[in-house]
Amino acid sequence: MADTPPPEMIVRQASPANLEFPFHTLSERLTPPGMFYVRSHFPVPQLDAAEWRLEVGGLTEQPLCLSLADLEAMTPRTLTATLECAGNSRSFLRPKVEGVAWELGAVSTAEWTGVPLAAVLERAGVLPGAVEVVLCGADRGCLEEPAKTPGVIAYERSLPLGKAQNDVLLVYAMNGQPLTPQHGFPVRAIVPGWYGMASVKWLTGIYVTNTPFQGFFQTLDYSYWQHRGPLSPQMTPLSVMRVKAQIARPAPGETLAAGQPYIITGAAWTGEAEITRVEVSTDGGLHWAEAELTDPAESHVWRRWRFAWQTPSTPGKATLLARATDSAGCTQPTQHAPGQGKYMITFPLPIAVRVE
Ligand SMILES: Nc1nc2c(c(=O)[nH]1)N[C@H]1C(S)=C(S)[C@@H](COP(=O)(O)O)O[C@H]1N2
Ligand SMILES: [Mo]
Repeated sequence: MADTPPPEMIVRQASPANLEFPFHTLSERLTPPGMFYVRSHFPVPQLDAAEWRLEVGGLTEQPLCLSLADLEAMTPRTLTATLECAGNSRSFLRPKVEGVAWELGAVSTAEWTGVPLAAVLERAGVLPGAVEVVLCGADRGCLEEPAKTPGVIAYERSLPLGKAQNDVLLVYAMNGQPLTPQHGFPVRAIVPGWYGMASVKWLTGIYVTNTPFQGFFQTLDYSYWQHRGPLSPQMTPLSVMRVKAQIARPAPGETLAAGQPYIITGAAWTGEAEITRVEVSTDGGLHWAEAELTDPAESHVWRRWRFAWQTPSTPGKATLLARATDSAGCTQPTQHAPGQGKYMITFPLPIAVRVE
């Protein structure tokens, strides 16, 4: 069953579907139904809710085999979380890099309902010596790019035990509706504050391990060179989202009337902290002024913001930038660190507009 995307969605890849939310349409805090971005590496697996089972095993006292009814019988939790693909804004990188050419819309926000992964792990009984929890998707295939997979593999990703036992949810509903096939029906993980690749869709397996997982999407893909101590950089799996603000309006390339008031709008988000400040520059980064935050601060959820601008009275070009700071004191870097490759693109993105 293929969901037909709303016509406004930007198709970055038709099959498997990789669909971008048109970020300039941002208006509500929750991304409208059908407009949440889609990032899939393999075709959507056809799963039947009645037959679906979640196997929990590895370093546990007892293996579990849970049905959807078993999960729905557990105490539900609902949380709002923003997901950003680690490759969002990739099209702004110069020189150009490989990978899906996301512009601004590989980021969206939804309300998710499910059960804490911690409760499921508690039932299984995590044994001493456990260090990680591997989440396994039912989708599989092989890739030639950006790196070649060793034949057919499944989408699998691990979490440190501490994060798995903290705020991760196994969700069966998105904005109060059952998950759609593209977003992971019948059950997916939601890992608040982490880049999207951690929130494994079509979840069918959970394995507790005593060694760090070294699978394809953990090492060859969705990793970066991290500088730590005196050694040369080390390959490290992507995890917590970095602080970032994006401009929604005006859209890149938009033409605005000269000498008029214009409200610049956008959103800002971060990983394990809260957004405390957004600044805007309308002169390519020479001067910055504070924007007004229009949403309350909430962990793991973007905060929309606005900035009242008087467009220049003389026609010409203008470059708009936005930059966020969070409660951990982190702010956006001025440039992309080469060690981050095609991921974590958080330098202030230049939005070029024309004033006429
Ligand atoms: N099983 C599975 N889970 C997955 C993926 C995938 O390809 N297969 N893609 C990941 C990536 S890279 C992102 S950004 C998010 C996207 O979730 P969405 O399609 O619901 O927006 O799902 C993650 N979970
Ligand atoms: Mo992603």
